Amino acid sequence: QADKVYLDLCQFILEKGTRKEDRTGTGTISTFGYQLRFNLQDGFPLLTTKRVPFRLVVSELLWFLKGDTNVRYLLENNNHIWDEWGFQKWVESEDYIGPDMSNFGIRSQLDEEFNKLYREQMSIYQEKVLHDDDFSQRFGNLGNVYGKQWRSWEGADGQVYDQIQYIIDEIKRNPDSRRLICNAWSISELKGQMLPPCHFAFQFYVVDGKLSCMFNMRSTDVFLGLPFNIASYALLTHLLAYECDLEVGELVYTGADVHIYSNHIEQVEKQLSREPRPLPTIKLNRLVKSIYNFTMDDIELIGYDPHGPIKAPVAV
Ligand code: DHF
Ligand code: TMP
Repeated sequence: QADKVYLDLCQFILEKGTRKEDRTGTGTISTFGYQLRFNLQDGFPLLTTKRVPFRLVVSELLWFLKGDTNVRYLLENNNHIWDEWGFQKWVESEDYIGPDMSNFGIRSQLDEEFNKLYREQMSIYQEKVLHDDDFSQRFGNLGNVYGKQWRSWEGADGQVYDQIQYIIDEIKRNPDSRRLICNAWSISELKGQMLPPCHFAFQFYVVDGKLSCMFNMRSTDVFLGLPFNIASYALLTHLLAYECDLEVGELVYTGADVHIYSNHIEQVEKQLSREPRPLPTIKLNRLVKSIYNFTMDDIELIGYDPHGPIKAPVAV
C-alpha cells in the first residue's frame, strides 16, 4: 500500500530523525538515505491519507515533457506550485521597483502586514508573466531546469541531446539495457537555476514485459514535495510503458536528505492518524500516438476517494 510505506517513512523521521538547519531558515527533522517501493500493478500511488491535487502533478509533468522551463504554461493551467521561484527571480532583479521583498518566503508567514504586500506583488508577477511576452521571457523562466535538461541537454561536444527520446529508443531497441538514464544535474548550469534539481536523475528497467523506474532525490520535502514526486514518476512510467508497449512494473524512490520541515509536523501527525483507502487507477487515452502529445484531458484518474486536503506553507 502506497500510503503505508509513505506513513512509515514519516514515522521513521519523527522517531529517528535529527534536527537540522536548512537553507530556507525553517529548520527540519532529517534523515539520510531512504528507499520506498511501489508496485504500480497495485494501483496508482496517489496518497489517499490527504488529497493530492493530481491535476497539478499532470500539468507539471507535461511541462517537463514539453521541455518548457517557463512558468507561463503552469499559470495558464492554473498551477501555482512554481510561482515563488519565478517571483524570486523578478524581485531580486534590477527591474523590480516595488516594496522590499527580501526573504519573502519566511516573512510572508510571520508578518501579516508584509503578507498583504507580498500577495499584491505576486499577483502583479502572475499577470505580467501571463500577458507580457518580454517580461515572461526574462522572469518567467526558471533557468535550465528539468524540462531543458530532459529534452535538450547540452553536451560537452556541443550537441544537444533529448534524454527522454534516447530512453524510448533504447527501450525499444535494447530493453535489457542498464543505461536507461535521464540526468538533470548539470554542474556547470546550477548558477542559472532558481532551484537546482531535487529529483536529479531517474533510470528505467525492463523485465518480463514490465517497465520499472527508480528516481533519485538529493533533497526531499516529505510532506509537500514527495507525494507529488511519487505521483509524477508513477505517471511518467505509465506514459513510457504506453509508448513502448509494456506493462508497468515497480516505482522505486531513493532519497538522500529526506526531511520534514519543522512547520509541517502537526500536519504530518494529522495525516498519520488517518486510515489509508483503496488506491485509484489511471487511464490513458489510447488514441494518443506519442508520449509528447498527451494533454490534460487524455489522462484520467479513476476512483480517487481521499481524505481531505491538509494545508502547509512551502519553504522558499
Ligand atoms: N520547495 C520546498 N521547500 N518544498 C517542495 O516540495 C518544493 N517543491 C517544488 C519547488 N520547491 C519546493 C515543486 N513542487 C507544492 C507541491 C509541489 C511542489 C511545490 C509546491 C505545494 O505547495 N502543494 C500543496 C498544494 C498547492 C496548491 O494547491 O496550489 C499541497 O498541499 O500539496
Ligand atoms: P534545497 O535546494 O535547499 O534542497 O531545497 C529544496 C527543497 O525543495 C527541499 O526541501 C526539497 C524540496 N523539493 C521536493 O521535495 N521535491 C521537488 O520536486 C522539489 C522541486 C523540491
